[in-house]
Amino acid sequence: MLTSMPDRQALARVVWSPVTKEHLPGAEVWVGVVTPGSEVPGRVDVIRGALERAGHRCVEAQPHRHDALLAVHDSGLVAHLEQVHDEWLAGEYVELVGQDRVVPYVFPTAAMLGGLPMRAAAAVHARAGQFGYDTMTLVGAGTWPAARAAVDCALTAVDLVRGGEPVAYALCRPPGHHVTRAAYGGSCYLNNAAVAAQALRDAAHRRVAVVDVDAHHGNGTAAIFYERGDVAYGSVHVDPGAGWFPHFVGFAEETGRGDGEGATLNLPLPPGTGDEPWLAAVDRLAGWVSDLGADALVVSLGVDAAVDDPESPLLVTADAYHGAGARLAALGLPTVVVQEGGYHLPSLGGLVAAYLAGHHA
Ligand code: SP5
Ligand code: ZN
Repeated sequence: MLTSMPDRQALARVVWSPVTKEHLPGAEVWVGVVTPGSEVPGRVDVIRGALERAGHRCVEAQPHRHDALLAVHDSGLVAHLEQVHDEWLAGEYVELVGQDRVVPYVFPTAAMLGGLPMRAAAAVHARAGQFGYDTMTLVGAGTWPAARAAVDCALTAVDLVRGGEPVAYALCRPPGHHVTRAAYGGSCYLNNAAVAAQALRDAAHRRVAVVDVDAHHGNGTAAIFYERGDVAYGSVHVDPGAGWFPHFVGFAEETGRGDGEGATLNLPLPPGTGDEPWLAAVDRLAGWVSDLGADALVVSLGVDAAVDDPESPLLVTADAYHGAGARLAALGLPTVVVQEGGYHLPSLGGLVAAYLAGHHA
């Protein structure tokens, strides 16, 4: 019914790509056990469906140059992701062990090397552990095209905001915030939000803030910008110190280093945290962004903090996501919203729609 539609001002541009559905994770290997992958292509359909029903206009992503990737990622990681699945198929793993996806098994950590120089591994199944840091993030035939298309979604949203849209939403899949300069993991392959933040910097914004409301700390984005003052990173997430991914980083003590000192803000919350303290943390992040004098905003919009999400113990409702959208919109900054996690298909679309509705309320 026309009268129930929000007015034109209240609508966001939504950028998506059908290619993002080509990534089929198949499985996640967790503590040695093969479980069904949770980051599934159906996520794209339920989010797009809900946003179309809310009246937002969906446009397809435009292809963008490779350079934008290399501005935040190591060229070795990018080349690895582009080529490794073909090499895996050539390596007869399908015939030998029945595995058609790239799964690492040994990781050349600093402690393993113990100061010895690291050589490039000859075996594809070993090289997989140089660039992939966990066993949950498998690479299949459609992974590279999908990850690349997700970056194009983010960059097309940047173009829209540069063209005068106050906010654009990128339906990125697979998500990205766990990818560091040179390593992928956490169901992520390329860091869409980091690419968007760097593109905004390159397009003349002086100081870009990334605000990450995914249930998990965005260790990749945090690491990429940790020593930079021109891109700030603030996050509210479940406390890694309480036993949650990414486990090793994401603590309140991490505030940035060198030129980036003071440009990182982590707000970890205990498992079981609900709307009120979560929104208070979003408020703190908004105030911090305002104090920093940022002139553009990237929101890493994970909706896995939701009460019914299977991947996190936070208890946030759609009302609070609406409130988060309103609080971040009140900053009045050109804003690129990038999809991160969120895995409960029945509520996923409504949560994203609630955030965008709040952004325009
Ligand atoms: C983008 C994002 O939200 N990534 C989440 C990465 C955290 N995954 C931790 C998985 C822990 C084990 N999950 C077992 C469920 C198997 N389906
Ligand atoms: Zn997450």
